[in-house]
Order: sequence, then C-alpha cells, then structure tokens
Amino acid sequence: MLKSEYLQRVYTQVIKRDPDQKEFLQAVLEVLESLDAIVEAHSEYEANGVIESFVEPERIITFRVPWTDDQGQVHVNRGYRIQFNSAIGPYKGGLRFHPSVNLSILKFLGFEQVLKNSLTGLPIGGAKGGSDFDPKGKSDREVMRFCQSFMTELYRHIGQFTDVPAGDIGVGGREIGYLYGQYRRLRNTSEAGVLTGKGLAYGGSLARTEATGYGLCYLTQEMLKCMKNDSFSGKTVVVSGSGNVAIFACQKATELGGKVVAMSDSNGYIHDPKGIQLDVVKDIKLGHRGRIKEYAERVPGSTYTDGFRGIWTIPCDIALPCATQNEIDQEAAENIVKGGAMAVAEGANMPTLPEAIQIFQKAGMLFAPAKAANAGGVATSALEMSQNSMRYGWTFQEVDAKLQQIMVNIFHNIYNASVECGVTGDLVVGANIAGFKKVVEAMMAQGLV
Ligand code: NDP
Ligand code: 2IT
Repeated sequence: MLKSEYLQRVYTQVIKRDPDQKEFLQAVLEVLESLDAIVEAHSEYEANGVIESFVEPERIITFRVPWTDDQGQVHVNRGYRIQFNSAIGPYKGGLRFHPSVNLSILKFLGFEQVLKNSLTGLPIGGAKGGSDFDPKGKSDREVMRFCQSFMTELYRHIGQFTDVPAGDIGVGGREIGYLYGQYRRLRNTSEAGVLTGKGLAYGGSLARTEATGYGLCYLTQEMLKCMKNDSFSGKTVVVSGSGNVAIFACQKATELGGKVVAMSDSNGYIHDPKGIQLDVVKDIKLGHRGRIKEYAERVPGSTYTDGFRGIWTIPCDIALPCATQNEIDQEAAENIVKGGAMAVAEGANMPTLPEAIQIFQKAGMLFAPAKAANAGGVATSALEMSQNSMRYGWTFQEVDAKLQQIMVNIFHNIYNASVECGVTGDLVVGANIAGFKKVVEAMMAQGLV
C-alpha cells in the first residue's frame, strides 16, 4: 500500500488502464513505493502531473512481421517498439526475441530502461522492443529473413538521433548484423549510431559484448568493498542463465577471484563444484547454440539437473541471476539465504520477485537492483554511439576503463541517494530515486510536463 494519496491514485489508474499487464504493474509499483519517500516534499510533481506522465510511454508501436521459413511456409509474428521516455536523449534500449514477449513485458523493460539509462550518466532516453518470434531451432537464413522483415517496418521509427535499439534475450551479434544491413539498404546511408552491439567489422565497439556481465561484477565488487569491506576473492558464486550476460559475468567473477559453481538455461542447471570451465560453456552456447546439459556430458565431476529454478538450492556467497524476469521467487530466495549468501546482484532485468527482495533485505544481505547492476551494457552501447559519432574507435582497455568508472559512479550515486532518503544501504530505493530525479528534472526543464 502506498502512503501518498497522489501515488496511490496514479497507481490505481495504471491498474485500471492495463489490469492484465502484471510485469508492468510489478515494475511500476516498486518504483512508486520508492518515490513514497520523496513525493510529499515535491508538491510540483502532483501539480504538473509528473508521475502520470512518467508511467505512460511516449509512444507504442506494434506491427505485423511476416516471414517465410525454409520450407516456403509463411509465418506472422508481432513486432513492438515501446518508446518510453526521451527527456534525457534518444530512446535507447534492446530488442527481445522470445515467444513470451508481450506488451506487459516490453513495457516493464522500457520503464526500467528509462531509470537505468538515467543512472549511467550518459545522454540516453529509454525504450524496449522485440517480437514473440522464437529464434531457437531456426536456420540462419530464417533468422535473417525475420530480421529483414522486422526492420522493414521498424526503420521508419528509429534513427541515431531518434531511437537506437540493441540486443537483449534472443538478439545478439548475428541478429544485430541482419537488422543493421536491412536498415542501411532501406535508408541508403551508413548511419552506424542507429543500432548498437554491431560487429567490430562494421562499427561495433570493443568490449560491448562483455560489458553487461563485466559491469555487473564491477558494481558488485564496489558494493562489497564499500559496504562489507570485502571482495569476490575466495567467494563461491552462482550465475543463472548461460547467455551473453551470464557468460561474461562468469568470466569477470572468476578473474576477480570468485569460483562460479553453477549456470543454467531454461531447461535446467549444471553444478561443477570444482568451478565452471567457461571455455566449455562458450563452446556449447556461442559455438553451436547447444543446451547447457551438454556440459555435464563433457566435464567429469559435474552434474545436470532438469528445471531452471533448482539452481538456487546450491549454496553460494554471491548470487548473480542473469537469465530472465521473476526467476527468484520466495522459495528460491529462502534457499539462497539458507545457503549463507551475503550478496545478490541482478544481471537480468527484474529477476527477483518483490517478496524475494524483502527476504534478502531482512536477512541483512547486500542487494544490487538490475537498473544499476546491469547498466554496464547500455552504458557501453552509449560509448559505441560516441565512437560512431567520432568515426573513431577506442581500444578494449579504454572502453573497459570507462565502463569500470561508470559502474563505480553508479554504485556511489545510488548508495548516496539511499543515505539521503534515510534508508542507508537500500539500493532499490537509492536506484529508483537517483534515476527518477534526473529524468524529472529533464522533463520539467523542457516543458514536457
Ligand atoms: P541471451 O539470449 O543471450 O541469454 C538468455 C539466457 O537466459 C539463456 O541462458 C536462456 O536460456 C535464459 N532464459 C531466457 N528466457 C528464459 C526463461 N523464460 N526461463 C528461463 N531461462 C530463460 O540473453 P542475455 O544474456 O542478453 O539476457 C539475459 C538477461 O539480461 C535478460 O533479462 C536481459 O533483459 C538482461 N540484460 C541484457 C543486456 C545485454 O546487454 N544483453 C543488458 C542488460 C540486461 P535458453 O537458452 O534456454 O532460452
Ligand atoms: O536491458 C538492457 O539494458 C539491454 N538489453 C541493453 C540495451 C542497450 O541499448 O544496449
């Protein structure tokens, strides 16, 4: 229940408009609960309808995406782009291709992206898009034809100064390549800054592929140092997922002295008490898009178990959920606490249910929310845009150093915000308020509310 009558009224209206959008309602409620701490001191928010605007996307585009499979059969998927908020800069955020994609999921992701992008300190607004297309089991040519059809509509809505998509679940380097190629054909221009996550041969940035996972570990390391005088060194780590974010989180956590003992995909999880051999995971996942089960067949002493939620029964010091939303429910959170964990940092977007966050906070654990913890990906996307504008490329070390500094700054910004709000160490509130304040300042200064 929200204390502020104004916030309660706005939330009731959001529910009334979209009662079935459960992920969006979940994301909005969490942010409004944080804002409860500051709205009373800001009567201008209510007077200007600030929160009403803040929870409503500027624009939603949905479109038909027809494509032909290798047998000549036509399929029709649904495409989306949620242009949520452009107060700080061009709309920016990933594209997700997954059968579960719907308006609720993309609106929650777009909403969180607005705050995340604000926290990066870089000039980017927030957006999200995608399709209910399932790339699993499709040939390269099928994925190419789908991407070309998707871009044949999307191209008119995006541009380097308007809206800059990137990858997310099911959209990696291969898909970005096909999307960018089609954009260039349609526009007859080399406008590299229109998409990020591009290949290095055509305008991509070094370290973008690694950035989300690396950034997650940089922020976690700073949180451990400042709040517990501790580090990754000697810690047992569990990383859920085995996609882009999970793989590079595993790599950096290991480099920083941690031992990653478990990873997963949507079918199940592997446990390797000696420490995950990441080259094997990379070979399976990046080499031939295989299933994580294969790891246990290849690495003696490791085991595979069906069901992806079971991964949280494995005791660890640090939990890094890097698969998808709502993967940590109450039971999983209780298992993580029972296993003696000291910290959870979210690599995925909204992987932790609200009741699970409460369990962690009550247990006195450190908790780094996604908006801050996984912001390294989009921050490095913004660095890719900078390099494209300059027609120049930084070295891996240069980009990585900027990423590290951005993640350290984000941690201190959200920690200080938690102190200012009288909830020292509550980084959920810290991230929501620090992100929100900048967006609102930009909206009000430009007369957008
Ligand atoms: P990938 O597609 O590379 O990998 C996704 C991973 O999560 C796979 O292991 C996949 O398993 C698993 N997964 C996906 N959906 C589900 C599901 N419904 N249930 C269980 N497991 C699932 O995506 P990313 O690594 O890029 O994204 C992972 C998370 O990180 C997402 O929440 C994304 O929004 C977030 N994120 C990504 C960023 C990026 O730069 N890529 C930046 C910031 C956040 P399977 O192969 O079986 O489907
Ligand atoms: O959720 C995210 O921040 C992303 N998928 C990355 C977005 C981007 O524009 O790089």
